[in-house]
Amino acid sequence: MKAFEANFDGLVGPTHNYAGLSFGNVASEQHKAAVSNPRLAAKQGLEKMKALHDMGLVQGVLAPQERPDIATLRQLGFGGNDADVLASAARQAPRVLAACCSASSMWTANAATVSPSADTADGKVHFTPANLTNKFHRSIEHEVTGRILQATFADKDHFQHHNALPGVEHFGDEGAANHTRFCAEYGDRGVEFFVYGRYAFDSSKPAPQHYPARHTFEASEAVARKHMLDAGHVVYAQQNPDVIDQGVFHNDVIAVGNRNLMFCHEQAFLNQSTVKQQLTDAMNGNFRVIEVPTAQVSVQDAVSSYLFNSQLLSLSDGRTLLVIPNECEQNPAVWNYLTELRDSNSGIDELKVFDLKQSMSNGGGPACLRLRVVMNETELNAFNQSTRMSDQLFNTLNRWVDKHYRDALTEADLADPQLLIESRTALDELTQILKLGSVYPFQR
Ligand code: SUG
Repeated sequence: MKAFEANFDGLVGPTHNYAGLSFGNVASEQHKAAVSNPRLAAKQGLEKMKALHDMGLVQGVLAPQERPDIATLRQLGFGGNDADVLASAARQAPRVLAACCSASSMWTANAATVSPSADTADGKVHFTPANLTNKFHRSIEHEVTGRILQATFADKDHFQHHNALPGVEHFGDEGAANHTRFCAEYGDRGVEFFVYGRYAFDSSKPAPQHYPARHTFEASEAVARKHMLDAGHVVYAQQNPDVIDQGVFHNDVIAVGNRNLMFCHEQAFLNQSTVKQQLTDAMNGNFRVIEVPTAQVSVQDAVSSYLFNSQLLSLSDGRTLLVIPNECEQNPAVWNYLTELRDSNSGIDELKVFDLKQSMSNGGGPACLRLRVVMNETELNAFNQSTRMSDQLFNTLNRWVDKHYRDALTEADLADPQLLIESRTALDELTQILKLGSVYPFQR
């Protein structure tokens, strides 16, 4: 059956801020304590969604999390009424409070791993929310993420939802940021490519020395088992530990794929030539790689411009589009490379540049902001249509942002009880707009 790739972007939540929470993510560390603009962040994200929708692509939206996360703060011993919880957390443990206020669920590439029905033994689309164990502020996302995914893909005849893997470092799982599906046509059985940073149960294997490898081989294997994938159609690869140490905290910072094309840096993987051969074999020879040499784009330029955190998209007229952040245009080495690539019949025909500065300053580019869900025509009709981008939804969400979001936020604002009220009011309205039901702790 004909199938389509839908992109579900995370709507930026009302508490978007820069708290420097992600050791190993250079942008997050660099922007610690900068003043954020939640309203602009949400609008920059919506602009990208609308533009892709206007190009005829299937675009969806995933709701953000409830933040500040009062339930987690209570679990950590802060008591009294909600304002007391915020005040005592701000006084006794401001870094914990900041972690409980992050809008990090906007980066839905980390929401889950998704396997399309053409790849799974039971013919359903499988979802496993990522446990994100390596960072506390992200490890508190998966339960509500699971509920949002179930409310978005509710039809049990077509969608199979799993719990996250056990919440320990051994099974650290960062979701689709480390997972790519290759195929000829979207509806064909594909090859699922799982990338990890280290082995949890084998210390003889290489691992980064400076920054954490968030995702383990054992987690990748577990997700492939849960999704009932055929072993002959799965390829595993280890990230190059040296590039993790240079700020490549997810594979989607150094590689992106679509259909039978992989666009990556020459230093992306350990034993890269073997990895390419395994993918070529699994794809029965129908596989192409555009490998960017260090001599043209250094790893440092790739990390600062987010060249590979791009969306590689097939347009309805058969052309291939690369969606990039405007940091790529501002980097001469990257921009020269990209324009030459576009003009040389390489298979990437068009470049589209977006201003995503608010998200980029926390290490989130175009590809971080989206979760890909390949669906056939039946499944496309079966997901929650109120979450599908349209001209009307775009206008409604812009008005909703204007009504509820602040245009400046600092760490000191996170303890403001009014921010909690604003955030809950906004999210309560959003669940009605998107017809999600009660997904948030404050609604239960
Ligand atoms: O997990 N940044 C996110 C960025 C995630 C990007 N996602 C992908 N590459 N797919 C992270 O490091 C920063 C939050 C702060 O510092 O305030 C943060 O969580």
